[in-house]
Amino acid sequence: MICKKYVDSSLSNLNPSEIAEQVGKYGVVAIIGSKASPEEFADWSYEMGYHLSPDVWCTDKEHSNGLFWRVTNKIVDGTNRGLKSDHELDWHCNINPVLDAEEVVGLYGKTISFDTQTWFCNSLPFWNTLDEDLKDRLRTLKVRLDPKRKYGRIQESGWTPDWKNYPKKIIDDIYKNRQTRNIADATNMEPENSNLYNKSRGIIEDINFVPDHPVIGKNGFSFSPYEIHAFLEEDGSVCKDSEDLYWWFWEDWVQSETYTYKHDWNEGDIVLMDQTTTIHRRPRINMEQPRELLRAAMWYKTKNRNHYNYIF
Ligand SMILES: O=C(O)CCC(=O)C(=O)O
Ligand SMILES: [Fe+2]
Repeated sequence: MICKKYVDSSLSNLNPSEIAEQVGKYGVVAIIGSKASPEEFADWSYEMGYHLSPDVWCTDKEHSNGLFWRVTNKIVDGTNRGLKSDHELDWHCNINPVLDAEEVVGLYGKTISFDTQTWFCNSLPFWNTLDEDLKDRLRTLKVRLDPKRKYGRIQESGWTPDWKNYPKKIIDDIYKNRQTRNIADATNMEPENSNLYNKSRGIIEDINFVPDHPVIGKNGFSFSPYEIHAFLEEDGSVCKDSEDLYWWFWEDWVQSETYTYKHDWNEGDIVLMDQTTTIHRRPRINMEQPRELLRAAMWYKTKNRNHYNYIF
């Protein structure tokens, strides 16, 4: 399944803990026409996962206690537009480059005034087509990411945010946000569970290609195409077939579009996606008319997890 869909279901009929399990199991869950208000989505999200306020220039204060990022082309603080206000946004996952950060992101359609989509490419249905020997090999591989742009990437995107022309306030806030993503500090972490978790390791370069997912174990993969320098063997050497592997995943997984769900936004829609096993992309948006998504980032709760170790 590329996306588990609920159509015209009221959010109050969807158990947040069961939906969390499904986000792990299916990668992407869309709640289409939820009719939930932002406040209802905020309350429901607190039940679904652990949260830490983003505490940035575009934190939403109107509908929640600082839970949401405002993803919008509107001015949010008198000066700056919201998060990811640029026209286009190519394939990425939000957990990069701090891979111990929030594992799930939920997007809620707040203001939709023109036709607009977000695309979600899901590794789980592709993984299910692979034979067991290949899965076993992939479970041994690592990927070298290039967050500091030191090594060179196999492929560069033309469609990334124009960071060098971003206002300092935005850069500083994103940097500060990255320093503070400790699951144990989540505002709704149960005090008796906080000592189960490790501290965030900050920016990470070498990761397991197949993460040890807290809900589904070592299944699915993390392939953020514009961040990858190389595939590595277990001992850290570059795989002989590193580039072949890369282009195979690129063509057969991403470019084939067989594993991509394209969501057409309407106000009140909610899409929840796992950041460790899926990537997403937004085609060009209209900059003249308002568009706003409210975005909640969260960790799976203790009761939904099979382990408390690092995932990558
Ligand atoms: O604006 C969109 O459709 C997607 C935004 C996005 O990638 C995000 O909030 O992480
Ligand atoms: Fe994103």
